[in-house]
Amino acid sequence: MTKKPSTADLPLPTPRVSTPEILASEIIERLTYRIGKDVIVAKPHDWLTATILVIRDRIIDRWMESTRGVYNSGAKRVYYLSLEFLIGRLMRDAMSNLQLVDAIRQALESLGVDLNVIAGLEPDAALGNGGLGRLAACFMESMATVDIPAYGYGIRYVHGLFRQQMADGWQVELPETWLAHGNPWEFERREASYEVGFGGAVETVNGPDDKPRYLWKPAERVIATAYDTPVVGWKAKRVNTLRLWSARPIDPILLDAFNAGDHIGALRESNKAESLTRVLYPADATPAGQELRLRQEFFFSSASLQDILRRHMQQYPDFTNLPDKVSIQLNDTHPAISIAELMRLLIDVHGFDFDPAWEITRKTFSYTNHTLLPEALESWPVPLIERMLPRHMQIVYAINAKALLEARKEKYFSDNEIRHISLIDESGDRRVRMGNLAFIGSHSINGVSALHTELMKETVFSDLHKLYPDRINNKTNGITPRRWLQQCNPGLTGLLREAIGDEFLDDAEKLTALDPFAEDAGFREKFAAVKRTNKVALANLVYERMGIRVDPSALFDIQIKRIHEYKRQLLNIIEAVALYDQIRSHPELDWVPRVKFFAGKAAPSYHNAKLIIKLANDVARVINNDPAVRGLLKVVFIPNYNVSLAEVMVPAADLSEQISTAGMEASGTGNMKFGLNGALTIGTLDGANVEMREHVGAENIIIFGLTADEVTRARAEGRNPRATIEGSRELSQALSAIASGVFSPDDRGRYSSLIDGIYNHDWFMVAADFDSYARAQREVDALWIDQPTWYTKAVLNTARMGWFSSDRTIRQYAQDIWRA
Ligand code: B1H
Repeated sequence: MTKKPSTADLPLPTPRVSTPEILASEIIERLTYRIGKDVIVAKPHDWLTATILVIRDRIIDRWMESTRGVYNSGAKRVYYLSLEFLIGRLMRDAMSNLQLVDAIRQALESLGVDLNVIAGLEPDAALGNGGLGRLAACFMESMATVDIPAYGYGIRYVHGLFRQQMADGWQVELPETWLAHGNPWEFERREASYEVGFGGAVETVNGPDDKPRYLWKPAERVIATAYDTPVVGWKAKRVNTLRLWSARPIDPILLDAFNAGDHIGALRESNKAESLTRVLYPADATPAGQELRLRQEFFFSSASLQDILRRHMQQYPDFTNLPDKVSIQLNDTHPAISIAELMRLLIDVHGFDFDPAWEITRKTFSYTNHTLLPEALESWPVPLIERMLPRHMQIVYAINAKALLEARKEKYFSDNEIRHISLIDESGDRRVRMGNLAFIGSHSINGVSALHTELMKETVFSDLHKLYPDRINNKTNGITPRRWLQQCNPGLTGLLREAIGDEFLDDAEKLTALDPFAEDAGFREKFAAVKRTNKVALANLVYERMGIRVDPSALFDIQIKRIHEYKRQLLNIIEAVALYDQIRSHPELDWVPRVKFFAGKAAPSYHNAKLIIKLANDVARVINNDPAVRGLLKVVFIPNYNVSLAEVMVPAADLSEQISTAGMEASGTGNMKFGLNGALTIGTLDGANVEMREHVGAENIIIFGLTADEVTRARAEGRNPRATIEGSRELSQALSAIASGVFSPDDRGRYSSLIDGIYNHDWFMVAADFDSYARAQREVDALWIDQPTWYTKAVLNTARMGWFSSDRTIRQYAQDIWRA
């Protein structure tokens, strides 16, 4: 009998060679044999697919090496569980990290194909709402870059975040179809399929030693099938896997029903299963009130855990060493039901007792909190969980009993404290608090900026923090400098390489070498020239998409993010109205020409956010068409904000608007992208802005407004916004103009409720911060007029933002939380 060779001995394919000639011939080969098209009839999409397939082969070589490497070394694996991965396009990222951009460009050129044209056809994978999903995507890239064996787990939504269209200035949501032309990046893994159950009942049976065992008999089951996308790190040191689950029915068709003539009923189960992974829940910080959402959360949690345990069992004899070999990071509470699911699998399927299972679980999980907004803190009605996940409800009660007993008997907590740490919220209809479950079931709970982490300790988790004082820690967010500098801003990247060499490409913190160049007039001019080119590109995009002309020599002032009252797009718009009044009243003054850009999506059910979009468009129409403005101010709302649009807007910004009500934005990451690309920030002391000020220096950032403490105090005291408004002529005039219908002659009352909110309670401190904001904006104007000083500050922003690389963030997670 021949000896089975050990896996380490089995051959890997010979790595591909990547000269332009070979690449060109491979592209032709893929076009012919994989897509089945003759070169003479190939459409741009065919060229795109063929090119991706050629790039993909280069990734696969490294992918297999990486996967074998962990297996052979027995290294710890990190699992990042997230309901969102806002990846955007992958081709440029992959080419750039493989350092193949020039070779591919030449290969395509030799075939008469323009790389930029086909790259622009790749759809955005928009499997996320905003910052939380984009952070997950940056982390995946950084984990590959800093060589951490990691898997991302999520859902393969057929429809990602909706496409936003404007109809008469109103947001309209249309389905987004990123899979319409197929997805050449992914590999379907039919063999990696798991059953996930819902509903049914729990049966008690007698186990060994006469101990009762609990068996969950789900009433409904679906199959989760894996789709893998390779994620390449910088210089392709390592390739990790993003594994997304798709739901399939167990019986694709009920043949009996079909044959009996019930053609619709025969497919009912099938449709129900497939609807599970059909759409991304289109919310950002609004309560996910839908049963379908809970189903999605459990579906992907259960499939991921079964997969993680299977992989562990392939390599190790049992689960006692799970925490040494596996770290599971929960991206917010959306996957928090995983904690109960791991307990169930360990106890019911693998025969563990409760206490050892609990110890393994807590050591394996860690949880990142991304928001303090009460409406975004997930909780589910007890009856819903009882019905959909009866065994998990039992486990939640058991976990709760353990924690509450500890609090009562060992720490002598008061009734009030006990109420706050309980997994069950009993203040109204009984609900399961997912944040408390995630906290109690994890050994580490982290916030995403220093301020946010401190506020977490003082507010939502104050009592849990008292019970477990060593669990909360901070990991300030970061962004990948590959996508957010090298790829989106090749002009600046080239200039930086000329100035300081290539080290910053491997280590963004080396950008500090640029510091002295801030004083070099020649360098500043080149820096300004790059900015100008990027502004021309944005101006062209705006003209092509919207038919609006903007002047690239004006100050480009940009606010792009989800539309939310706490992010205060409204403050920015009101300031535009006030400025509009000033420009018309004082034509004799030297106004700085400015274009205010907005982009972002509103949750479909968020009425005020949608009204704010309409207001931006109404204000834009009036200001842009008023000859008295003489083109000094323009307002542009670019529809359908997504990652690819951000990649054009971020490099083109002079001024970055980060103006949330202090204490409300957990971190922000757009702020970091802009700073890295040489924009100055106008912002509040909120989220990561606080740390940005520390890094770039207070003189290089424009800070205004109330601090988080002051906001808390103002809210507690219930200050009177009306008095504030009446004390500010500019503000009261702008508000009355909006409220009285100057910008909405077709419906004069359209904005009265929005403006009433400011008069009546001003929860988001728009009135309270207005004067300070307007003053800061005039400071910006004064700075802009002094271009050398402006660019000194802009250069220093780029030079000092390297710390906000997600490589740094990931290293901190690896060191402090995952110990990987
Ligand atoms: C963030 C969310 C979020 N925080 C609920 N919370 C969602 C909440 O679909 N839902 O139900 C979706 C997303 N997103 C953001 O996370 C913060 O607002 C940002 O400040 C932060 O930078 C980002 C990443 O940490």
